[in-house]
Amino acid sequence: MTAPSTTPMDRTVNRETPWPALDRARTAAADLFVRNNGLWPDAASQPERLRLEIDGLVGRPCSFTLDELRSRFEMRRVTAVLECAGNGRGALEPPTEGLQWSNGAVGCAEYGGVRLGELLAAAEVLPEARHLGHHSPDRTPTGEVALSRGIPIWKAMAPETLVAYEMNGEPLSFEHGGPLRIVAPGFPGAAWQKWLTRIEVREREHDGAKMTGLDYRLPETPLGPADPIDPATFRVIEDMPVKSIITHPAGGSVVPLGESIEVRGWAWSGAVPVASVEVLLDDDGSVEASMEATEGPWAWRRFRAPWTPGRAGSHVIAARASDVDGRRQPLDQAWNPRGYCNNGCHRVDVSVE
Ligand SMILES: Nc1nc2c(c(=O)[nH]1)N[C@H]1C(S)=C(S)[C@@H](COP(=O)(O)O)O[C@H]1N2
Ligand SMILES: [Mo]
Repeated sequence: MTAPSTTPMDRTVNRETPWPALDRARTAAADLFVRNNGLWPDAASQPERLRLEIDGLVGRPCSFTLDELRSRFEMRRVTAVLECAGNGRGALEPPTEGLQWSNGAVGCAEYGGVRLGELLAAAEVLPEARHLGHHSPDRTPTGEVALSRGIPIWKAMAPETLVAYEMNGEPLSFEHGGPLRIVAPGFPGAAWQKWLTRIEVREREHDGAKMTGLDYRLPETPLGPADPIDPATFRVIEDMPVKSIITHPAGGSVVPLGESIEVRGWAWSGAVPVASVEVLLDDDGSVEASMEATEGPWAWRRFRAPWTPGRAGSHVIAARASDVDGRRQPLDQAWNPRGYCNNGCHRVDVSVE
């Protein structure tokens, strides 16, 4: 097991899911965006050497090899959207610190692995347990822990939450955290710890790298760019907001005047299911998209809407999704100090000829 040869070992690698791949229901491992807060981890996470340790507030600390995880626990599958909390940050005005992602820090795949809740039951989690801390061997160029985040115990025990060793029916690739990663559907990508080697059961929220301060947190009440910042009023992002992308036509496309074309894309959300998508067709008004069934509650949902452009020239089309609780994407940005969870409507420029 080595890092992919195209990705240097001495740099942090971050790349988006490429545009044509975003139009597919399932994102292939080779296409799915990559977000590394540090360098590739070393041999500590090689499949043959790996032991997953579970300790902290447990009655029976345990340690599992990959083979033991496969043979001792039932394999569960979940199809889920993985989205970086910073996806869409690049559109924010004024810009915030952090990677200036466009719309491609997202994808949807099927993961296979063991239920985290079943592992915790095997370790006999104590009643005072409230949170987990996740540990991995990847380090920053200066040798610090790259990322060590955790999730609340209720999410760890939820049936959709896995310690995954497969993606799209194949062994989880090194790039995406293989041999083992957390899959926490509906939570931001940062909660999906890659190269997992240790789970620490805790009474309090974890305080590992990128878990404290303003990291992956939103203010309790919205803050403007000029407002003073008090970290005590920020909360860890758990449930991701309702969002959508138009995957066809692609930005910059030329479409024929007076002919019907299909506008399509994906809508997703966290725990609250997507209800509908309105497609805004510039000066041709707006239309309620038809919605297809999903591959389960955590997958993204296909929307389609017909459009017959009535005028030549440039147009901007947009999609606006709502969840079943009536929360709707804002037309414009959702600014916050670190630029997380920007679910402002995705706009696509097309030229009608
Ligand atoms: N060990 C480790 N896990 C990690 C990260 C990391 O840097 N190190 N990045 C996190 C972030 S911020 C995201 S968005 C997802 C990205 O997963 P991917 O690279 O498989 O797309 O992994 C998460 N898990
Ligand atoms: Mo992320």
